[in-house]
Amino acid sequence: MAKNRRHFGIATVLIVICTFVVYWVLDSVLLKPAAAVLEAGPIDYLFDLHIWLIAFLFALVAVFMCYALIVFRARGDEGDGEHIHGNGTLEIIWTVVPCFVVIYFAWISTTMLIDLSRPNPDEYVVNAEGRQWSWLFTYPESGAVTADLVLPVDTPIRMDLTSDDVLHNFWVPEFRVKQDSVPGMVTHVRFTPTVIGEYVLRCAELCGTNHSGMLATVRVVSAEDFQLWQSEQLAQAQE
Ligand SMILES: [Cu+2]
Repeated sequence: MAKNRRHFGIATVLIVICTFVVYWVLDSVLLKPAAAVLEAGPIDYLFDLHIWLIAFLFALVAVFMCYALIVFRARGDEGDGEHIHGNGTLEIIWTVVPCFVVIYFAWISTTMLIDLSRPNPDEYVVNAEGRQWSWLFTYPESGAVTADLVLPVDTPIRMDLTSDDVLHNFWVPEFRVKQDSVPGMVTHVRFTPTVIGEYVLRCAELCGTNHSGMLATVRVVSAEDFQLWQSEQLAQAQE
């Protein structure tokens, strides 16, 4: 009994160490680009939580397996091992605990999704139409039509997406959120840019030969620059 406790004690310590190591490796490999919207906070938290869980589950399986292989090996003994007819308690635990973990993750993901897609009365609307293989943006407030997306910083944005032909997907990695654009319907994606800069909008839905080239520049500018840009667009339209 004391010996079993010692084995479990060592395995627990190894699992904790292995969890931290695997988390560190995954976190270094799955590099997220610098966040540039308000919504990145909760989304990155959710990513992090998943990576911790993945690291722990990997450690749990790998440590017990390697520990048993190394510590309980019987050199030269090729006879059958002891027959074990299952363990009721263990089976209940490893069914019930993952069930609750999955329900918990579903709960936090759903509440977060509802939160992030909640309409904001101050949101600035831009229409985006995807087509093979480019984007077209129209700004209902000013009537501007552009091939690059220009957005004011610190303003809640609602993109109304649609498609001219097949499925496309609006994705700026720094903005974290992602949404399909679908022919015949309007879908929405909301975010609040917080960092002035230039980003690349990528189509994230395989849409044909030049899918990987379906890029657009996204410029997040200050409120003053945005006003200026808008009046330039208006002046150009009136010419
Ligand atoms: Cu595409």
